[in-house]
Amino acid sequence: MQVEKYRIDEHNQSLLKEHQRRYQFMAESIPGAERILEKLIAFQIAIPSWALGTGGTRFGRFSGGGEPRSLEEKIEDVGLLHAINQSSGAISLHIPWDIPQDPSAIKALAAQFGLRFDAVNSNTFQDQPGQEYSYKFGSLQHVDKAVRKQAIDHNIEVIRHGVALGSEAITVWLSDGSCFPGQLNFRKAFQRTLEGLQEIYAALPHNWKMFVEYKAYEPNFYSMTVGDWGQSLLYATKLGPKAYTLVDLGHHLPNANIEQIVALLLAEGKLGGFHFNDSKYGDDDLTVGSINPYQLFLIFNELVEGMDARGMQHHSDLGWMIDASHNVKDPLEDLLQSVEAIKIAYAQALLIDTKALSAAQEANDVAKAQEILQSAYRTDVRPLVAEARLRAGGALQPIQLFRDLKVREHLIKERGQKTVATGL
Ligand code: PSV
Ligand code: MN
Repeated sequence: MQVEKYRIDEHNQSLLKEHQRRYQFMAESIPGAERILEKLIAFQIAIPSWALGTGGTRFGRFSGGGEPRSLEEKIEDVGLLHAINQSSGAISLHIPWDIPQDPSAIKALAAQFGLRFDAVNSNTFQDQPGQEYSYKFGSLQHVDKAVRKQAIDHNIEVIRHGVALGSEAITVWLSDGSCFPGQLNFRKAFQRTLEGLQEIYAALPHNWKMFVEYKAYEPNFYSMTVGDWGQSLLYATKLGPKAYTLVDLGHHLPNANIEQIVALLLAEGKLGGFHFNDSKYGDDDLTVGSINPYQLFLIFNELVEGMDARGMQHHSDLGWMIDASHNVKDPLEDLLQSVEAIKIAYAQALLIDTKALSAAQEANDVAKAQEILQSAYRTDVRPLVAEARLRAGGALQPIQLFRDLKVREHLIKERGQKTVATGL
Protein backbone atom coordinates (compact mmCIF):
# COMPACT_ATOMS: atom_id res chain seq x y z
CA MET A 1 0.00 0.00 0.00
CA GLN A 2 1.17 3.53 -0.74
CA VAL A 3 -0.18 6.75 0.78
CA GLU A 4 -0.89 9.17 -2.04
CA LYS A 5 0.08 12.79 -1.59
CA TYR A 6 -3.44 14.04 -2.17
CA ARG A 7 -4.72 12.00 0.82
CA ILE A 8 -2.19 13.76 3.05
CA ASP A 9 -3.17 17.15 1.60
CA GLU A 10 -6.88 16.48 2.21
CA HIS A 11 -6.15 15.43 5.77
CA ASN A 12 -4.01 18.53 6.38
CA GLN A 13 -6.59 20.83 4.80
CA SER A 14 -9.24 19.68 7.24
CA LEU A 15 -7.00 20.46 10.23
CA LEU A 16 -5.13 23.47 8.92
CA LYS A 17 -7.07 26.33 10.50
CA GLU A 18 -6.88 24.99 14.01
CA HIS A 19 -3.21 24.06 13.55
CA GLN A 20 -2.28 27.53 12.31
CA ARG A 21 -4.00 29.17 15.27
CA ARG A 22 -2.02 26.99 17.69
CA TYR A 23 1.27 27.28 15.82
CA GLN A 24 1.17 31.05 15.40
CA PHE A 25 0.40 31.56 19.08
CA MET A 26 3.41 29.42 19.94
CA ALA A 27 5.83 30.81 17.31
CA GLU A 28 5.35 34.34 18.69
CA SER A 29 6.54 33.30 22.11
CA ILE A 30 9.66 31.31 21.18
CA PRO A 31 12.82 32.86 19.83
CA GLY A 32 14.31 31.22 16.74
CA ALA A 33 11.25 29.16 15.78
CA GLU A 34 12.37 29.01 12.13
CA ARG A 35 15.80 27.67 13.07
CA ILE A 36 14.23 24.99 15.27
CA LEU A 37 11.87 24.00 12.44
CA GLU A 38 14.81 23.47 10.07
CA LYS A 39 16.47 21.17 12.59
CA LEU A 40 13.29 19.24 13.19
CA ILE A 41 12.74 18.72 9.48
CA ALA A 42 16.30 17.44 8.97
CA PHE A 43 16.13 15.03 11.92
CA GLN A 44 15.34 11.48 10.71
CA ILE A 45 14.98 8.40 12.87
CA ALA A 46 15.74 4.96 11.43
CA ILE A 47 13.13 2.25 11.81
CA PRO A 48 14.37 -1.25 12.67
CA SER A 49 13.17 -3.94 10.30
CA TRP A 50 12.42 -6.18 13.28
CA ALA A 51 9.94 -3.76 14.85
CA LEU A 52 7.38 -3.93 12.04
CA GLY A 53 5.74 -7.10 13.29
CA THR A 54 4.06 -7.90 16.57
CA GLY A 55 6.49 -8.74 19.34
CA GLY A 56 5.99 -11.21 22.12
CA THR A 57 7.41 -12.64 25.28
CA ARG A 58 8.47 -16.19 26.12
CA PHE A 59 4.85 -16.69 27.24
CA GLY A 60 3.25 -15.95 23.92
CA ARG A 61 2.75 -13.75 20.94
CA PHE A 62 -0.50 -12.34 19.64
CA SER A 63 -0.23 -11.44 15.99
CA GLY A 64 -2.07 -8.35 14.80
CA GLY A 65 -2.29 -9.35 11.15
CA GLY A 66 -0.96 -7.84 7.93
CA GLU A 67 2.66 -8.11 9.08
CA PRO A 68 5.36 -7.79 6.41
CA ARG A 69 6.34 -11.22 5.03
CA SER A 70 9.49 -10.17 3.21
CA LEU A 71 12.18 -7.52 3.15
CA GLU A 72 10.28 -5.79 0.34
CA GLU A 73 7.16 -5.54 2.52
CA LYS A 74 9.22 -4.27 5.46
CA ILE A 75 10.56 -1.50 3.23
CA GLU A 76 7.00 -0.79 2.11
CA ASP A 77 5.92 -0.40 5.77
CA VAL A 78 8.76 2.01 6.57
CA GLY A 79 7.87 3.86 3.37
CA LEU A 80 4.31 4.22 4.69
CA LEU A 81 5.57 5.63 7.97
CA HIS A 82 7.88 8.03 6.19
CA ALA A 83 5.14 9.23 3.82
CA ILE A 84 2.96 10.02 6.83
CA ASN A 85 5.52 11.64 9.15
CA GLN A 86 8.45 12.57 6.84
CA SER A 87 10.74 11.69 9.75
CA SER A 88 11.49 8.00 9.26
CA GLY A 89 13.68 8.16 6.17
CA ALA A 90 15.90 5.18 6.98
CA ILE A 91 15.66 1.47 7.76
CA SER A 92 18.02 -0.61 9.87
CA LEU A 93 18.38 -4.26 8.77
CA HIS A 94 19.17 -7.31 10.86
CA ILE A 95 21.10 -10.14 9.20
CA PRO A 96 20.22 -12.99 8.61
CA TRP A 97 16.57 -12.00 9.15
CA ASP A 98 16.78 -9.56 6.23
CA ILE A 99 19.27 -10.93 3.72
CA PRO A 100 18.66 -9.07 0.44
CA GLN A 101 18.52 -11.52 -2.48
CA ASP A 102 18.98 -8.76 -5.03
CA PRO A 103 20.67 -5.79 -3.33
CA SER A 104 20.34 -3.36 -6.22
CA ALA A 105 16.60 -4.06 -6.57
CA ILE A 106 16.20 -3.61 -2.79
CA LYS A 107 18.19 -0.39 -2.91
CA ALA A 108 16.04 0.90 -5.78
CA LEU A 109 12.84 -0.02 -3.92
CA ALA A 110 13.99 1.84 -0.80
CA ALA A 111 14.92 4.88 -2.90
CA GLN A 112 11.39 4.92 -4.35
CA PHE A 113 10.12 5.47 -0.81
CA GLY A 114 12.82 8.05 -0.05
CA LEU A 115 14.62 5.66 2.33
CA ARG A 116 18.29 5.00 2.95
CA PHE A 117 19.88 2.13 4.85
CA ASP A 118 21.06 2.87 8.34
CA ALA A 119 23.36 0.61 10.41
CA VAL A 120 23.21 -3.11 9.65
CA ASN A 121 23.01 -5.46 12.62
CA SER A 122 24.67 -8.83 13.07
CA ASN A 123 23.15 -11.74 14.92
CA THR A 124 25.26 -14.15 16.93
CA PHE A 125 22.64 -14.52 19.65
CA GLN A 126 20.63 -17.20 17.84
CA ASP A 127 21.64 -20.40 16.09
CA GLN A 128 20.45 -20.46 12.49
CA PRO A 129 19.30 -23.62 10.69
CA GLY A 130 22.28 -25.43 9.20
CA GLN A 131 24.81 -23.46 11.20
CA GLU A 132 27.93 -25.48 12.00
CA TYR A 133 28.70 -24.33 15.56
CA SER A 134 26.35 -23.26 18.35
CA TYR A 135 26.41 -19.91 20.16
CA LYS A 136 25.00 -21.45 23.33
CA PHE A 137 28.15 -20.46 25.23
CA GLY A 138 28.80 -17.24 23.39
CA SER A 139 30.20 -16.13 20.08
CA LEU A 140 33.26 -13.85 20.09
CA GLN A 141 34.07 -14.80 23.69
CA HIS A 142 33.81 -18.55 23.00
CA VAL A 143 36.57 -20.87 24.21
CA ASP A 144 36.53 -22.65 20.83
CA LYS A 145 38.37 -20.81 18.07
CA ALA A 146 36.10 -22.33 15.41
CA VAL A 147 33.01 -20.75 16.98
CA ARG A 148 34.77 -17.40 17.21
CA LYS A 149 35.76 -17.62 13.56
CA GLN A 150 32.18 -18.40 12.54
CA ALA A 151 30.99 -15.30 14.43
CA ILE A 152 33.72 -13.12 12.90
CA ASP A 153 32.90 -14.38 9.40
CA HIS A 154 29.22 -13.65 9.97
CA ASN A 155 29.94 -10.04 10.98
CA ILE A 156 32.14 -9.56 7.93
CA GLU A 157 29.35 -10.94 5.75
CA VAL A 158 26.94 -8.46 7.37
CA ILE A 159 29.32 -5.63 6.43
CA ARG A 160 29.31 -6.92 2.83
CA HIS A 161 25.50 -6.87 2.71
CA GLY A 162 25.57 -3.34 4.15
CA VAL A 163 28.08 -2.14 1.57
CA ALA A 164 25.85 -3.43 -1.24
CA LEU A 165 22.95 -1.38 0.15
CA GLY A 166 24.87 1.82 0.87
CA SER A 167 24.82 1.43 4.63
CA GLU A 168 27.77 2.95 6.52
CA ALA A 169 27.77 1.31 9.93
CA ILE A 170 27.50 -2.04 11.65
CA THR A 171 25.99 -2.46 15.09
CA VAL A 172 27.46 -5.35 17.03
CA TRP A 173 25.38 -6.48 19.95
CA LEU A 174 26.74 -9.58 21.65
CA SER A 175 24.62 -11.68 23.97
CA ASP A 176 27.89 -13.20 25.24
CA GLY A 177 28.32 -13.57 28.95
CA SER A 178 27.70 -16.13 31.66
CA CYS A 179 24.78 -17.32 33.73
CA PHE A 180 26.65 -18.58 36.78
CA PRO A 181 29.68 -17.57 38.83
CA GLY A 182 32.70 -19.58 37.80
CA GLN A 183 31.38 -20.28 34.30
CA LEU A 184 33.65 -17.77 32.59
CA ASN A 185 37.09 -16.31 33.01
CA PHE A 186 36.23 -12.61 32.60
CA ARG A 187 39.71 -11.54 31.57
CA LYS A 188 40.07 -14.23 28.92
CA ALA A 189 36.52 -13.67 27.65
CA PHE A 190 37.26 -9.95 27.27
CA GLN A 191 40.51 -10.64 25.42
CA ARG A 192 38.95 -13.16 23.02
CA THR A 193 36.07 -10.77 22.33
CA LEU A 194 38.45 -7.91 21.70
CA GLU A 195 40.46 -9.98 19.24
CA GLY A 196 37.29 -10.95 17.38
CA LEU A 197 36.10 -7.35 17.23
CA GLN A 198 39.55 -6.34 15.94
CA GLU A 199 39.21 -8.74 13.00
CA ILE A 200 35.75 -7.38 12.19
CA TYR A 201 37.02 -3.81 12.58
CA ALA A 202 39.80 -4.55 10.09
CA ALA A 203 37.13 -5.45 7.51
CA LEU A 204 35.35 -2.06 7.81
CA PRO A 205 35.42 0.10 4.68
CA HIS A 206 37.17 3.44 5.25
CA ASN A 207 33.93 5.44 5.62
CA TRP A 208 32.26 2.96 8.00
CA LYS A 209 31.64 3.04 11.73
CA MET A 210 31.32 0.18 14.16
CA PHE A 211 28.81 0.59 17.00
CA VAL A 212 29.46 -1.56 20.06
CA GLU A 213 26.15 -1.96 21.89
CA TYR A 214 26.11 -2.88 25.57
CA LYS A 215 23.45 -4.47 27.71
CA ALA A 216 23.34 -5.05 31.47
CA TYR A 217 21.67 -8.45 31.47
CA GLU A 218 19.66 -10.90 29.35
CA PRO A 219 20.07 -13.45 27.93
CA ASN A 220 22.94 -13.95 30.36
CA PHE A 221 22.05 -13.22 33.96
CA TYR A 222 25.34 -13.28 35.85
CA SER A 223 27.70 -11.41 33.55
CA MET A 224 27.56 -9.79 30.13
CA THR A 225 30.82 -9.48 28.22
CA VAL A 226 29.76 -6.06 26.94
CA GLY A 227 27.60 -5.22 29.94
CA ASP A 228 27.82 -1.48 30.37
CA TRP A 229 29.07 1.70 28.77
CA GLY A 230 32.46 1.37 30.47
CA GLN A 231 33.10 -1.99 28.85
CA SER A 232 31.81 -0.79 25.49
CA LEU A 233 34.00 2.31 25.69
CA LEU A 234 36.99 0.14 26.54
CA TYR A 235 36.45 -1.98 23.42
CA ALA A 236 35.73 1.07 21.23
CA THR A 237 38.87 2.84 22.47
CA LYS A 238 41.08 -0.18 21.91
CA LEU A 239 39.59 -0.78 18.47
CA GLY A 240 40.26 2.68 17.07
CA PRO A 241 38.65 5.82 15.65
CA LYS A 242 35.93 4.06 13.65
CA ALA A 243 34.52 2.30 16.73
CA TYR A 244 31.91 3.91 18.97
CA THR A 245 29.59 3.07 21.83
CA LEU A 246 25.90 2.64 21.06
CA VAL A 247 23.41 3.51 23.81
CA ASP A 248 20.17 1.51 23.89
CA LEU A 249 17.93 3.20 26.45
CA GLY A 250 16.64 -0.13 27.79
CA HIS A 251 20.04 -1.65 28.47
CA HIS A 252 20.84 -0.16 31.88
CA LEU A 253 20.28 -1.21 35.44
CA PRO A 254 17.32 0.59 37.09
CA ASN A 255 17.78 4.32 37.79
CA ALA A 256 21.04 4.60 35.81
CA ASN A 257 21.76 8.22 34.94
CA ILE A 258 21.70 7.75 31.17
CA GLU A 259 21.96 11.48 30.45
CA GLN A 260 25.29 11.60 32.26
CA ILE A 261 26.56 8.56 30.35
CA VAL A 262 25.58 10.27 27.09
CA ALA A 263 27.32 13.51 28.08
CA LEU A 264 30.59 11.79 28.88
CA LEU A 265 30.61 9.55 25.81
CA LEU A 266 29.97 12.60 23.64
CA ALA A 267 32.73 14.55 25.33
CA GLU A 268 35.11 11.68 24.58
CA GLY A 269 34.00 11.64 20.93
CA LYS A 270 32.91 8.02 21.40
CA LEU A 271 29.12 8.19 21.24
CA GLY A 272 28.09 6.62 17.95
CA GLY A 273 24.40 6.02 18.02
CA PHE A 274 21.17 5.41 19.82
CA HIS A 275 18.51 2.78 20.15
CA PHE A 276 15.42 4.57 21.45
CA ASN A 277 12.72 2.86 23.48
CA ASP A 278 11.31 3.19 26.97
CA SER A 279 11.07 0.93 29.98
CA LYS A 280 9.91 0.67 33.53
CA TYR A 281 11.82 -2.41 34.62
CA GLY A 282 14.54 -3.43 32.17
CA ASP A 283 14.78 -4.06 28.45
CA ASP A 284 10.99 -3.61 28.13
CA ASP A 285 11.20 -2.20 24.58
CA LEU A 286 8.16 0.02 25.17
CA THR A 287 7.11 3.00 23.07
CA VAL A 288 9.61 5.86 23.34
CA GLY A 289 8.44 8.48 25.85
CA SER A 290 5.59 6.34 27.20
CA ILE A 291 7.05 5.81 30.68
CA ASN A 292 9.66 8.47 31.33
CA PRO A 293 9.46 11.39 28.90
CA TYR A 294 11.36 13.66 31.29
CA GLN A 295 14.40 11.39 31.15
CA LEU A 296 14.21 11.42 27.37
CA PHE A 297 14.18 15.22 27.44
CA LEU A 298 17.19 15.30 29.79
CA ILE A 299 19.04 12.95 27.43
CA PHE A 300 18.28 15.25 24.50
CA ASN A 301 19.46 18.21 26.54
CA GLU A 302 22.86 16.52 26.89
CA LEU A 303 22.86 15.47 23.25
CA VAL A 304 22.19 18.98 21.97
CA GLU A 305 24.59 20.61 24.40
CA GLY A 306 27.33 18.05 23.78
CA MET A 307 26.96 17.98 20.00
CA ASP A 308 26.95 21.79 19.81
CA ALA A 309 30.07 21.92 21.97
CA ARG A 310 31.85 19.68 19.43
CA GLY A 311 30.38 21.43 16.37
CA MET A 312 28.52 18.28 15.31
CA GLN A 313 25.54 18.08 12.95
CA HIS A 314 22.57 16.87 14.97
CA HIS A 315 20.86 14.99 12.17
CA SER A 316 23.85 13.22 10.62
CA ASP A 317 26.73 12.82 13.06
CA LEU A 318 25.11 10.16 15.24
CA GLY A 319 23.02 7.11 14.30
CA TRP A 320 19.42 7.62 15.46
CA MET A 321 17.41 4.43 15.60
CA ILE A 322 14.42 2.99 17.37
CA ASP A 323 14.70 -0.47 18.93
CA ALA A 324 11.34 -1.52 20.24
CA SER A 325 8.78 -4.28 20.34
CA HIS A 326 5.01 -4.01 20.23
CA ASN A 327 3.14 -6.75 22.01
CA VAL A 328 -0.28 -5.14 22.32
CA LYS A 329 -0.32 -2.20 19.89
CA ASP A 330 -0.31 -1.94 16.12
CA PRO A 331 3.45 -1.81 15.37
CA LEU A 332 3.07 1.00 12.86
CA GLU A 333 0.99 3.16 15.19
CA ASP A 334 3.50 2.47 17.94
CA LEU A 335 6.38 3.56 15.70
CA LEU A 336 4.53 6.75 14.74
CA GLN A 337 4.15 7.48 18.47
CA SER A 338 7.83 6.75 19.12
CA VAL A 339 9.04 9.05 16.36
CA GLU A 340 6.73 11.80 17.61
CA ALA A 341 8.03 11.39 21.19
CA ILE A 342 11.64 11.67 19.96
CA LYS A 343 10.87 14.82 18.00
CA ILE A 344 9.03 16.36 20.96
CA ALA A 345 11.98 15.72 23.30
CA TYR A 346 14.40 17.09 20.69
CA ALA A 347 12.28 20.22 20.15
CA GLN A 348 12.05 20.82 23.89
CA ALA A 349 15.82 20.48 24.21
CA LEU A 350 16.25 23.04 21.41
CA LEU A 351 14.11 25.46 23.42
CA ILE A 352 16.40 25.47 26.45
CA ASP A 353 17.92 28.86 27.20
CA THR A 354 21.47 27.53 27.20
CA LYS A 355 23.13 30.83 28.11
CA ALA A 356 20.90 31.30 31.14
CA LEU A 357 21.41 27.66 32.14
CA SER A 358 25.15 27.99 31.94
CA ALA A 359 25.03 31.21 34.01
CA ALA A 360 22.88 29.52 36.64
CA GLN A 361 25.34 26.60 36.78
CA GLU A 362 28.32 28.94 37.16
CA ALA A 363 26.49 30.77 39.98
CA ASN A 364 25.49 27.52 41.72
CA ASP A 365 21.90 28.67 41.35
CA VAL A 366 20.32 25.24 41.54
CA ALA A 367 16.71 26.38 41.67
CA LYS A 368 17.18 28.62 38.62
CA ALA A 369 18.82 25.81 36.65
CA GLN A 370 15.86 23.57 37.37
CA GLU A 371 13.40 26.34 36.40
CA ILE A 372 15.17 26.79 33.06
CA LEU A 373 15.11 23.10 32.22
CA GLN A 374 11.54 22.59 33.31
CA SER A 375 10.24 25.64 31.54
CA ALA A 376 11.45 24.08 28.26
CA TYR A 377 10.15 20.64 29.21
CA ARG A 378 6.72 21.98 30.15
CA THR A 379 6.28 23.81 26.86
CA ASP A 380 3.76 22.10 24.63
CA VAL A 381 5.86 21.86 21.46
CA ARG A 382 3.40 19.69 19.55
CA PRO A 383 2.32 22.56 17.23
CA LEU A 384 6.00 23.15 16.40
CA VAL A 385 6.63 19.49 15.61
CA ALA A 386 3.41 19.37 13.55
CA GLU A 387 4.45 22.49 11.62
CA ALA A 388 7.79 20.83 10.78
CA ARG A 389 5.90 17.78 9.50
CA LEU A 390 3.54 19.95 7.48
CA ARG A 391 6.40 21.85 5.82
CA ALA A 392 8.14 18.57 4.99
CA GLY A 393 4.99 17.23 3.32
CA GLY A 394 3.81 14.93 6.12
CA ALA A 395 0.53 14.69 7.98
CA LEU A 396 -0.56 17.02 10.76
CA GLN A 397 -1.92 14.10 12.79
CA PRO A 398 -0.11 10.90 11.74
CA ILE A 399 -2.11 8.38 13.74
CA GLN A 400 -5.40 9.98 12.79
CA LEU A 401 -4.47 9.72 9.11
CA PHE A 402 -3.24 6.12 9.55
CA ARG A 403 -6.65 5.23 10.97
CA ASP A 404 -8.70 7.29 8.51
CA LEU A 405 -6.93 5.59 5.61
CA LYS A 406 -7.54 2.19 7.22
CA VAL A 407 -3.91 1.26 6.61
CA ARG A 408 -3.91 -1.84 8.79
CA GLU A 409 -7.13 -3.13 7.22
CA HIS A 410 -5.55 -2.71 3.77
CA LEU A 411 -2.40 -4.52 4.83
CA ILE A 412 -4.43 -7.42 6.25
CA LYS A 413 -6.38 -7.64 2.99
CA GLU A 414 -3.13 -7.66 0.98
CA ARG A 415 -1.03 -9.92 3.19
CA GLY A 416 -3.49 -11.90 5.27
CA GLN A 417 -4.40 -12.12 8.93
CA LYS A 418 -1.87 -14.77 9.90
CA THR A 419 1.40 -13.33 8.61
CA VAL A 420 4.48 -13.35 10.79
CA ALA A 421 7.40 -10.99 10.25
CA THR A 422 10.91 -12.39 10.62
CA GLY A 423 12.66 -11.23 13.76
CA LEU A 424 12.42 -12.04 17.42
C1 PSV B 1 19.27 -6.60 22.19
O1 PSV B 1 18.37 -6.58 23.23
C2 PSV B 1 18.96 -5.52 21.15
O2 PSV B 1 18.76 -4.29 21.79
C3 PSV B 1 20.03 -5.42 20.10
O3 PSV B 1 20.07 -4.13 19.54
C4 PSV B 1 19.54 -6.38 19.10
O4 PSV B 1 20.17 -6.34 17.87
C5 PSV B 1 18.07 -5.96 19.07
O5 PSV B 1 17.78 -5.82 20.44
C6 PSV B 1 17.14 -6.89 18.36
O6 PSV B 1 17.00 -8.07 19.02
MN1 MN C 1 19.25 -2.40 20.83
